[in-house]
Amino acid sequence: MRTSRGWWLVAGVAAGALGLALSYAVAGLLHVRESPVVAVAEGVIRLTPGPVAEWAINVFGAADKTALLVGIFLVLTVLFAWIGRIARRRWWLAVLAYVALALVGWLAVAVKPGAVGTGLLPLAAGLLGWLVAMAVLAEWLRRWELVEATDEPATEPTHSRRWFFMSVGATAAVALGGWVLGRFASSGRERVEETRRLLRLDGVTEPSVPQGVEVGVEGVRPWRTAAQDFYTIDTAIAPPTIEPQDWALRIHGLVDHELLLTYDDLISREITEDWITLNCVSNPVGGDLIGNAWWSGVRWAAILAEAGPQDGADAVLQKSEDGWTCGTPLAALMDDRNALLAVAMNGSPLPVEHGFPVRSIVPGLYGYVSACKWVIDVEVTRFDDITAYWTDKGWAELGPVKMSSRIAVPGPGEDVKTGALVVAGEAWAQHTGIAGVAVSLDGGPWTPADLARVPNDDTWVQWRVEIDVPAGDHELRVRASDKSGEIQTGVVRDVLPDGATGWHTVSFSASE
Ligand SMILES: Nc1nc2c(c(=O)[nH]1)N[C@H]1C(S)=C(S)[C@@H](COP(=O)(O)O)O[C@H]1N2
Ligand SMILES: [Mo]
Repeated sequence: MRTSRGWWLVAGVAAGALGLALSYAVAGLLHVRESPVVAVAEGVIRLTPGPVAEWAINVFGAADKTALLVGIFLVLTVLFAWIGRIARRRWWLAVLAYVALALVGWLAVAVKPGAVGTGLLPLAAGLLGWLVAMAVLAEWLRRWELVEATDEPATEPTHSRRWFFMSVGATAAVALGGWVLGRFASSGRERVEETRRLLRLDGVTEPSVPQGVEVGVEGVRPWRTAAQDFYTIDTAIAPPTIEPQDWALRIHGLVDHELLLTYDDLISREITEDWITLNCVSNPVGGDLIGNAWWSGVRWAAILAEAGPQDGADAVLQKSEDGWTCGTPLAALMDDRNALLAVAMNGSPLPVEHGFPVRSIVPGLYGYVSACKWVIDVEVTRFDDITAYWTDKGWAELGPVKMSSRIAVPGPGEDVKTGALVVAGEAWAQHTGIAGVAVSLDGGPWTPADLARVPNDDTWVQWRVEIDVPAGDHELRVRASDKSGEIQTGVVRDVLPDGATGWHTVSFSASE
């Protein structure tokens, strides 16, 4: 390759590799569970038809996954080279092609259950890195080409050529650096995931879903939320990765005895397990920031009793490893409810995103005042003396869960058959318990629904009712009542400052 032409391919590969490495590094730094390439590989595996997969396993044996990754890298190399080549004449097309590649990577990450928004950052970094590298390399190649075109065997070509080679070298070096950084950064997460997988916790069980809790209507959310489908809310860009052996919980403040508990100290105590529904104060009426799981942990009441709260204390300021704080009413942690320092969710150690190794779960309180993930510090105190992360931003000091209900079926805008229609959904009033649910069609009378069973008052309840719908457009409302005799209010309020209210309403139509 004496002329510049062929070097566009090399420029494309170098810039492409740099983009890829940067996205890998950022993914690692953010502890994103999966780098885009691995996600693509898993996507390919998922989409591969059975016979093809069998063929691949026959040919490559146990190395089939490695072969797949190598294959993906080869395809990427060819694509990067091709993108470099088209960058010579049509920049916009090269940019488009690289964006398209990034989109494939993003899609692969985004379709994974439990994917979080931060999955986009690695790709943005990769795209930016590619753009800068490609622009620099293209600049030197263009100059080189220009000089070639003038046909003068002067010193100029050597000059721009040398700069080009140096830029290729620099690009490769940055790519290599990014890759090393990515490996290094993701190893912490990988180690903790490994620890999690190997962890066996005495007293932690995995129960089957209790009999009768589901109404069996398709479209209603599973009564038990799988960990990977459980909503995730936190302010951490990257979830903290804490090895249990490095974890300790300090309990101090207005207590008779300060405590410092290691992980082993904690799990050597009696483990309590229960079904508890957790929801977010930011959940709009009918929204999905809610999940129900089997939590295992040590009761807050037991730990606090050991510490001995002093007179005048009414709050517990919880602090997480990443600095987030919440203030929880001391009474809710000391009464008979199963407020837990939880170590497991659905029978397995907490997922990293959900607070591994230890988080708090308090039935009946919104997450923002109670459910501190990665909790490391507990100060027994007074509400008058503290503020916390969300109360500083205008949210209410106390966050008891508001009774709510949701129509899952029919879905909004659905077209159904006239006549008998099965309507179903969920309702919750944690720690008070749902007493009834009723629906109203087009502002008509309230029709009571059948409630499914629940093991306690701390979980959501599925409900189901059959109504008769004539042809036309309809509006269906739902409201619940709780065991204290309260009826869910129809007054519409936004989530700020202490949770949304109003009746969930679904518009649908019916035809013959
Ligand atoms: N460390 C930490 N814990 C936290 C939060 C947070 O931002 N940081 N968010 C809280 C909020 S607002 C909610 S609703 C729950 C959500 O818990 P999940 O992500 O396990 O569903 O966690 C709570 N615990
Ligand atoms: Mo929340």
